[in-house]
Amino acid sequence: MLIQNVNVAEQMKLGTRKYLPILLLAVGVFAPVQAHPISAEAVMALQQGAHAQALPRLRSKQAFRVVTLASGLEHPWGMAFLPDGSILVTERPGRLRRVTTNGLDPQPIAGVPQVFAQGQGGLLDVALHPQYSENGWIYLTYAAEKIPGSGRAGTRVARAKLGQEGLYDLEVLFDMERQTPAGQHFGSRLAFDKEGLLYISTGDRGERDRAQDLGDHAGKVLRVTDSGGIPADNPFVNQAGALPEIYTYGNRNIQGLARHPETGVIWSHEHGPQGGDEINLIAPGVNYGWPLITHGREYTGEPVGQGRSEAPGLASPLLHWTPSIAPSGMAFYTGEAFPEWQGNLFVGALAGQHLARLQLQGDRAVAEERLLEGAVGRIRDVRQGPDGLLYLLTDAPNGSLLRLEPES
Ligand SMILES: [Ca+2]
Repeated sequence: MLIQNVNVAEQMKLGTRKYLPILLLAVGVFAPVQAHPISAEAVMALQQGAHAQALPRLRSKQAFRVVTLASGLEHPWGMAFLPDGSILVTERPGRLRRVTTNGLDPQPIAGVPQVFAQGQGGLLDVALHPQYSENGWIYLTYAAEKIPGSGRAGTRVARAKLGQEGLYDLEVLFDMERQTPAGQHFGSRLAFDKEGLLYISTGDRGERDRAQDLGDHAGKVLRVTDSGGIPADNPFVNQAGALPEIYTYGNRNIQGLARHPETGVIWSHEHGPQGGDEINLIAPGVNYGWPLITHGREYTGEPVGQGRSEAPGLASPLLHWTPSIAPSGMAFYTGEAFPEWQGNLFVGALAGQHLARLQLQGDRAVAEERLLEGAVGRIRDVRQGPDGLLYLLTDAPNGSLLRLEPES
């Protein structure tokens, strides 16, 4: 334990040393280098003791209605808004669907790669390249077998273009190296930062110690270029035995990633065991603690490990939900349609069956509302559409794409 903490401190020191030439260059032009949206030190300080107790509850004055845009979706998981006004929706069993103003296209999009559709595995998130209108790249994250038919899978990321006949030019950008038969904890969400780098979340695959192993992609946030390359300033690129895609570690199972609209920092949420669901700001090289520290407990009610919720060198969460809500999907709201909600962070809840609305002050959550409690079921994803409205996916064998609209 202590040895691991020392390692973290050493890694951070090494990191500073590594960036020294860049910092010196920066001094020469009197402009700081902003390769990372936030530093590890800033996140460690910000999140330390940020969440001593449950947040006070809010109640919106805003009235709204829920409109069903599509139903009959089988465990819909992720969505992306195309420039033509249609919406791409993934279905976990391995289909990519399109919803237009006429409703759900009856035919799934052709050319979707084979997925490992077992347990929590299958087709997961979908995201458009930040310059999609110029290059047409669509990114998918999914559970897949590196060796087809092996019964062993991991999280994979691919990109493809969409034409009249379906997806084409498919390229696999990332494959989790260690593959196992487990059906749980694949993650996985995608988010791009302002530099156009791609962040990929994974899960610990149900083997918690993998989250602390820098030689393993499980239980991490990974950071790659838009074509799957390794950014030179990734925190562990020069560390022997560490995988170069790794950006953060000690993450249990992240199913929410979103870029803050002003700071550009990538925020995440992850599932705890029983309790201890977390929100974290993502910074290079940070160890978010799983399974060494957690606010959750084993499903038996026993403490996890030594039962600690904090330890030196490990980031405490910005916020935790205990008991669990089972968070999935997140979006910062910046639209005009709901003025009262501007600047709020929305999080879907599966087990909690609600839409969490978090009021922020700077980088802290200060109050919470639970919208739609029990009204629409398990919420898998939440996004803001280009029209400034909020879109939800419900997780069910007969799931729906829903839109929240203000009611005047
Ligand atoms: Ca944690």
